[in-house]
Amino acid sequence: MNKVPRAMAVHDLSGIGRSSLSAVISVLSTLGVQTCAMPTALLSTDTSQFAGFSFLSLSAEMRKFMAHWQTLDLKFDAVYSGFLGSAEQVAIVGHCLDAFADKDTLVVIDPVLGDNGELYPTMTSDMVTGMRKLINRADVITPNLTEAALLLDEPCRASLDLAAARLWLRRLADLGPGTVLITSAVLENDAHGSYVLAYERASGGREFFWRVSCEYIPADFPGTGDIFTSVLLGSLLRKEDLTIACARAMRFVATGIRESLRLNAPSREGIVLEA
Ligand code: PXL
Repeated sequence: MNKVPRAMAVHDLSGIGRSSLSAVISVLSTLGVQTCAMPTALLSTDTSQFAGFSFLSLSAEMRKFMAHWQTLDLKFDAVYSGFLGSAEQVAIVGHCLDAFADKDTLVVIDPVLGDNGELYPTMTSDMVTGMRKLINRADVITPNLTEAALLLDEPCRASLDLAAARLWLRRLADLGPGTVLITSAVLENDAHGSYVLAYERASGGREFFWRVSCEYIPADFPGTGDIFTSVLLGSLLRKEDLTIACARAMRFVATGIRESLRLNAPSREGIVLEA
């Protein structure tokens, strides 16, 4: 009996910037989840905040991890993917799902592609196209507003009105996932701040739309998306309700940002998880 939930974390390892595996493992472990890393790439730093970073893509190693893990009779309660190193790796994540996910496995795909209207430096249009197909396999996706636009092949927008937000959520759900959470979304004519825009397809064809608000904090920390989705997943694996998990994840990120600002920590190194 495996009482500790086990998640496969398909993310890169960045030396500096509390993002990807550094953040995912610490958050999920704290929430009581055994986190098995399938590293996608090794980088000296996060790619959104630093120039001149080193980048080693690990596709061949991923295939070896998969082949070995398949001999170990492992069961994963969740497969959670994030930053991928190439279009080939989008296909490899698909093979991982073939090999390790069954009907009881929670598949969470954070389609890490870009932010603030631009692709991240290592991302390509092939990866966008691949990701559009891969999310068909997901139960939950957590794009930011830029990634939502890229997946829908829409121009990137700084904000959405509520009608467009509902349309985008449903169109993303039509690509496969039953739960869509658009993070860091700004709504038009709304001074409140930023939102997580949520959609859930329930049984009997019912649909739920809701949003979680957060005061707007003018700061750009890498890894906040990874931390959001990690708290969300940890909470879901503790059998908490989606609305609770979503609010908890948003509150954790907001608290982390506020604490990092209070400590005057360098924002490009990510939020101060240690605090
Ligand atoms: O937070 C997503 C992410 C993960 N890993 C690397 C990144 C980013 C976003 O920029 O650069 C290396």
